[in-house]
Amino acid sequence: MKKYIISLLICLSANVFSFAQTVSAPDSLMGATVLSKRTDAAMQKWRENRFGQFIHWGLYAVPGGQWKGKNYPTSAEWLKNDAGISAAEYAELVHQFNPQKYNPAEWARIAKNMGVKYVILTTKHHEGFCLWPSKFTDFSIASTPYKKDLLMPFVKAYQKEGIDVYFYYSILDWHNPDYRSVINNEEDQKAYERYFTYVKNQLKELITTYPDIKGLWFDGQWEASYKKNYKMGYELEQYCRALKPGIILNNRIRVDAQGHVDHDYKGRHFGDFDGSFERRLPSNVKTLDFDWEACMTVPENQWGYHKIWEGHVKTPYEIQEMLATCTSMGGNFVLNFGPQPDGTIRAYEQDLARNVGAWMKINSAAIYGCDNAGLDKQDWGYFTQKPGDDKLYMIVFNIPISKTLKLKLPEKTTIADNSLLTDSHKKFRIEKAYGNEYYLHLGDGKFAQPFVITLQLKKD
Ligand code: H79
Repeated sequence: MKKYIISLLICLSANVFSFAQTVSAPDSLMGATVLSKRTDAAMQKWRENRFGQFIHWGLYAVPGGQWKGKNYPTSAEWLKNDAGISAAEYAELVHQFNPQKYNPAEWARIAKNMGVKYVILTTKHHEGFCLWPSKFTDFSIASTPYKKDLLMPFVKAYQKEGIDVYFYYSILDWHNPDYRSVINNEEDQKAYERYFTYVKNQLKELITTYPDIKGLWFDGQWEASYKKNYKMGYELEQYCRALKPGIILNNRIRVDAQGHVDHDYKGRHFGDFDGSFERRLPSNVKTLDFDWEACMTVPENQWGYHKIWEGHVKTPYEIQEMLATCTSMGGNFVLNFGPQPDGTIRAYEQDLARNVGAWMKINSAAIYGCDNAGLDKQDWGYFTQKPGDDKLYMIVFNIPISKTLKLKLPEKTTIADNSLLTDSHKKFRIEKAYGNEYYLHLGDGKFAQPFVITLQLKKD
């Protein structure tokens, strides 16, 4: 027992130490404070998760992108702004939000089946409506016919499926009368300071009422008011870290003294990871020496529920490839869902989740815990590798007409063994080309979907 306590103490102090090492005080321009990858267990888990789910849910699900008979094809969650709806008129939507079919156990089952390891839920988007009965505003679920807290059952259901929960919180707020987009005078400043107190109260409420959440995902930090009050961002960061040591924060929590968002004046990301890849993936790079996450919509640009999806809607193959791309570049991939106003998930999203999940069940060894393999991007797909492992995963998306894949391996290595991930007896003929290049012959194998080949490497 004594031995156990001593090792526990060593463990705890090591964690605190490594954490303290990575989070430092900002410089005079309020630059970034996490200057290298966090090495603590919480961040390591975040990194190994690789695949996450985003959920955008709020009052905007009720109009679903339409207002007074008119369709607004822009993002459904931006409807108040895009249709020019007054705060008073928009607030009437609380009387219509009644998700009688809300069943977070079903949502969590869908998510688990898809293969995600974490979820980010919008607790308050730009519209200002809160999915929990906040003590600090009436503009919440408590004022709707539904009345009941949406968050606690959500956290419990996802946790039960082993999925880490993160809360999204918008700094931008179109409802709170103290919120200001710009600060024009002292009154504005005073109002904005009251709003900032409201933000801190709500975050403390969220962190303490739902202590199991792993982190916060901020948004809406780009307005002039927050840039002018850039010190608030740092205060907020410190405040969250003090309330919950080890908490994971995205980069949108802060701006610097020069008004830079996402990244500081030196190009370093704020928070614990770079979450600025929104609806886009980083361009192909060999390795990024920081943690990052890309979040993606299923249609072109809809986060909240929109009745009509216009334009291109992503297919399971595209999602699988984005996930593989992100993993191969050492980042996380988060796919968004916009539940309907009754609490159900639209059929297309459910189908997509099922299809991606079926693929993950077979191939996830090449995703979870995997990282950039330090190799060039190859024509047939993506290399991934578990850190410290001498096994390489090839996630194959493109088969050439010749059925021959050209591989470029690390210098001075040979392939000791290879097989299909799903069938260790299925080997492929390997032929040396020149230098560290090889041909892998797929032969007459039939591949109905993207697949994974493992390569056991040997140093020459
Ligand atoms: O929650 C989802 C989006 O609603 C939210 N972030 C994701 C995760 C988001 N809102 N806006 N943006 C992302 C992009 C920002 C666009 C802006 Fe602008 C450009 C803000 C200010 C300039 C467009 C033009 C909106 C207002 C003016």
